Amino acid sequence: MTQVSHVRATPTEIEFELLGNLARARGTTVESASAQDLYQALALTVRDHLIDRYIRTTKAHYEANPRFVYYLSAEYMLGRQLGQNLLYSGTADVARSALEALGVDPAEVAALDVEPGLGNGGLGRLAACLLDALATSDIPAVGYGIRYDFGIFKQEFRGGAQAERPDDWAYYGNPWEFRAPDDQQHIGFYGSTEPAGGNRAVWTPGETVLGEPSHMLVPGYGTGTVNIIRLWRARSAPESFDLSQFGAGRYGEAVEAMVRSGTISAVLYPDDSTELGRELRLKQQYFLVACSLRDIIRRYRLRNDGWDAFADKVVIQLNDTHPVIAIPELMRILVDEEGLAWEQAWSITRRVFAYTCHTLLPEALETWPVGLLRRLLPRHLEIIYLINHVFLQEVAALYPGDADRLRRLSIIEEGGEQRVRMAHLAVVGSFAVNGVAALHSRLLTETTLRAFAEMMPRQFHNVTNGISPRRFLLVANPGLTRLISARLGGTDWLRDLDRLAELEAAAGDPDFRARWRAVKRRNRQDLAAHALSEAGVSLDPDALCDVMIKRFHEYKRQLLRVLHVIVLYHRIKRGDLTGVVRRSVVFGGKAAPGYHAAKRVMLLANTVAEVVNADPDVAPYLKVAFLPDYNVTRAELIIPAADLSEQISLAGKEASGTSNMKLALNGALTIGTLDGANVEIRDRVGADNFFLFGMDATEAAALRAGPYNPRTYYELDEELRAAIDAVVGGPFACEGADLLVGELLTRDEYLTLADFRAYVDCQDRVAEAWRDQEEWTRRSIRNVARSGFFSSDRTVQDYCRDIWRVEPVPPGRD
Ligand code: 26Q
Repeated sequence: MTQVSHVRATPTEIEFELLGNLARARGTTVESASAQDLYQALALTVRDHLIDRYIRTTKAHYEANPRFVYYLSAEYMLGRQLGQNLLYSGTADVARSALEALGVDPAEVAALDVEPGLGNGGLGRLAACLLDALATSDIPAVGYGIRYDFGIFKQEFRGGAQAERPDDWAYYGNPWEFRAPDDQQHIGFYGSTEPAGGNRAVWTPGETVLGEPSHMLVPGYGTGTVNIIRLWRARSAPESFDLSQFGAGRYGEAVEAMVRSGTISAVLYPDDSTELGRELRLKQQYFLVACSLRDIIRRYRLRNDGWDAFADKVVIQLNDTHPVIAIPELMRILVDEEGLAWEQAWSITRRVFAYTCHTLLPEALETWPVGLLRRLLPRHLEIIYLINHVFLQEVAALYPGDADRLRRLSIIEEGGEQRVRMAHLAVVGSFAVNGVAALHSRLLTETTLRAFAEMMPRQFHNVTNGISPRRFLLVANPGLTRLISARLGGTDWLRDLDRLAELEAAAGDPDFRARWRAVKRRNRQDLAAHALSEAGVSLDPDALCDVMIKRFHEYKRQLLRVLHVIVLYHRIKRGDLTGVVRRSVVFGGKAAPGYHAAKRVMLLANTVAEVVNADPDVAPYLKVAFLPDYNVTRAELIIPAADLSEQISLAGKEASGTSNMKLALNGALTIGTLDGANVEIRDRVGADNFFLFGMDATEAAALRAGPYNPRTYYELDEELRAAIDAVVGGPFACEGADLLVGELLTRDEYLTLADFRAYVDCQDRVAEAWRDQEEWTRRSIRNVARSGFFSSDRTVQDYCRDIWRVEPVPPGRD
């Protein structure tokens, strides 16, 4: 395995440490240890090798008293820790030898490492990639989140339909976390407020919950820095429940309330528009924010006095609107608890927060009913009203007589039940707002947040997302990593991804191309083994590996992909091999449990897979594998095998996408629309390496605005008609297919039919290109050579320069 150079431990030392941990932490010996015992002991041993660096980092931070980045996110998709920490601590090879010397199979032990799935998808994985890059760049940073007892549900297919099972990820204990009960916080909810003169008030909560942090280590790669992520877990605060006050009849209720207060961090909400407005979700958000802000203030006070330096030492990045209640919470602390004047508190608050927006879809913008806030967080609602009042006065002064503008900008949505618009609160309470790809940031200022961008243009930024090359190359694709390292001389490129440009010349080297192809083939073989055991599909390792991995959402248009598969099926069946090469069509992704339209597409994909895979006429050319329970671990298996990356959302809907970057960096060429970060990928890799099709965002918006009749496409395009007909009464009929087709032919919200022909023709060009393997390999290599920009190290540099204004604090190496 490739690893950092400064390793000190020998296999014998590791063996000694491992046996020690086995005895002390598990009370057993290697002869009688279970696989779980061995795993836990190994994890502790590896963890120990990062502790010195962590302590040195803490010391360096204490001495430098630097400005810190605090990343607030309701979600983190960290991925498995063992493999990463072995590589980052430089103990991978010695640990392997030590285990083998003890007669233990390293793979068997490693298989017990559980991924903490504390997020839904892109936003949560982005948080993990940014933390990885922050540590690698020696930036003083702490990530704050929630330690959900149950992470994102586990996905199974029953009769092709998604079934959800709970994810009890920490059942056997999580060896990577350190509990820190000393740093617990008491957090209030409900209750009432009393005016206390001026803008101050006293809030008497009706219920108190305890927040207990644990932290996990976030090591940098090739540096001494080890930062942390702090995750809060709720516990009931028994002292706040005076059970003696309750008569026998209400004792039970009081106990129930006490127990319930400890369940705030029980489960991650799956991203689900039907679940919007749930009280427990708001409780989670405030719980995260209240615990984290207190912890940030505690840390600030270790080296600083008063509030004058607070905004110089602290920047808090809000990962979407989920933690935005932090803005009124900081105001409450400063005004009510610390006695600062409103204006002074507001000036501090507005210099501390920055907000990242991850969507363009108006329906995805969070709002909370005023009534719910009044009950759960009465003081925060008062503060929000006051913030809005002052803000609207500024607006009125800038745009006299423009009532419509006041309505558009207001933090409070009127009309029917009043609601608080969290994105508006975020913009008003922050010094910077950013989108996550160039197109997204532009569209934000032109559409979703236009009135704000007109009023405060300098506050708006773009920071294009990036991904960790350590996680998605070093950990996920050791074969390609070794090949690249051999060519570039060492592994330094993993910290400086622009150096991939040096591979450009290698595209012309037939020997290098052969090795490149061999690595990709090997990875396809590994994927085929998984597809066989997990989905019962046998994939041909020489077939074009055509991958679509992302949450199931209508705007992402998995349905378009399925329609193309049906087209290929029909062509093969009638002996027309236009656009046909041997292909493995791979799907991965979960749907929100209540998102029925997405689940219908999923069932159709599984139905198509079943028919296609069972047909002996079709089998030599086409296989469809829907791999269940897509997560970071599965991603690490699928991505290295991919040849073609499907990025086919309706233009103007996908904020950025990040699987597009992961796949591009692993040598897949993209077929896609000009949406999100696809635009920048194409700009960099070149039009030759990007199979572009379909409407752009402007064309799509124009078509949506006018009268649109999807049925015309159905009537005029024979292949499309055949594909759709095969879904209603034909071989691919399945439950809900009628609803799905009905929607497609009458509304087609995401313009699937309008882009169908362009997509199918573009896939024919892909097939044509694949036939020339030497040329495809050249393109694959160049594609990687030109993708260095998409490292999360570059993303972090952009944030540091444009928004955070923080400097590295290198702790010195061990
Ligand atoms: C909302 C309400 C109730 C429960 C859950 C939620 C919820 C949870 C998660 C809403 C949204 C999310 C996650 C959104 C997300 O992952 N967005 C993606 O962020 C990526 C990183 O910036 C982008 O690349 C994707 O384009 C964007 O879709």
